[in-house]
Amino acid sequence: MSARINILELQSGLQTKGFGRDIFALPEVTSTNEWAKDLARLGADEGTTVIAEIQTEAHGRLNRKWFSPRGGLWLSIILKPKIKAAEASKLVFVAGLAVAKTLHELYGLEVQLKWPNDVLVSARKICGILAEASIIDGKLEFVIVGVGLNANFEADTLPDQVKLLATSIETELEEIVKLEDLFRKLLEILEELYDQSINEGYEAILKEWRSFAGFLGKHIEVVTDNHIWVGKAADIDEEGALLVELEDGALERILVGDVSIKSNSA
Ligand code: BT5
Repeated sequence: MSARINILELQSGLQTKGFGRDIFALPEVTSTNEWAKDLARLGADEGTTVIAEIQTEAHGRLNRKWFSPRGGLWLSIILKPKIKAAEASKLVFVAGLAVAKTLHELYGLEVQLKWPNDVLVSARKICGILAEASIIDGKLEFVIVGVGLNANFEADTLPDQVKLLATSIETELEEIVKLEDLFRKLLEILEELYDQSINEGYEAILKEWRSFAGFLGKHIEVVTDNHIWVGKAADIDEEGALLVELEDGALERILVGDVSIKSNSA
């Protein structure tokens, strides 16, 4: 059983400029993303971070359920970037890359990123990212970046519908880790990459993201709301869209969808 989350311990030694300077923590919430939205609407500063030990109604894209038992790292950060509203979705790549680098640096895990928001280890999902933007009159007010990272619980304790597709740090390392260390490292790397994306654009971020993207070049299936595309994962373009080379050689550009890698991939 992991210890309770303690804000002072989370902040002790935290080497960020703004991320996590204000932290709100609760034993249980419906969803840290919803809580963060409420705080952002009340005027909370950029970098304000909320964290909970358990989430009862956490969600992924398209309102899918995100299972959040005790032992996971369930957090959301309020961002207020001065960027165009259309750019906000690219923050999911910043966060995915931050999680991948954190897991690799702290624990040496071999991490893979799968478009658009999955972090995988051993071909199973260890973390999902959810970036939600608030746009008023075409202007970006804030973005909530939610991170759901399966840490200190065994993946086979998750419900049947997800456990075969999921893993956790505990399952991979066969030991539990200090959530506070994980939290601090993630915030430090996330802030650094976020600053880089704001100051220099996304080119370098997407380049590094691609270096973790083992699905590129593989035979994939992409399910969108009205179609199933089959082909080779060709690339991610500068907008963060997935480019799929179809069997007839045409290139399909996909903005929203779910990728699965076909087992007969090279
Ligand atoms: C995601 O959505 O992967 C984004 C998940 C974001 C969760 C965080 S937790 C903190 C913050 N607060 C929130 O309310 N949300 C964020 P998507 O790509 O739609 O994937 C959702 C799918 O992942 C589900 O339909 C399940 O199949 C699977 N899934 C659910 N819980 C899981 C878990 N704990 N581990 C691995 N897979 C899971």
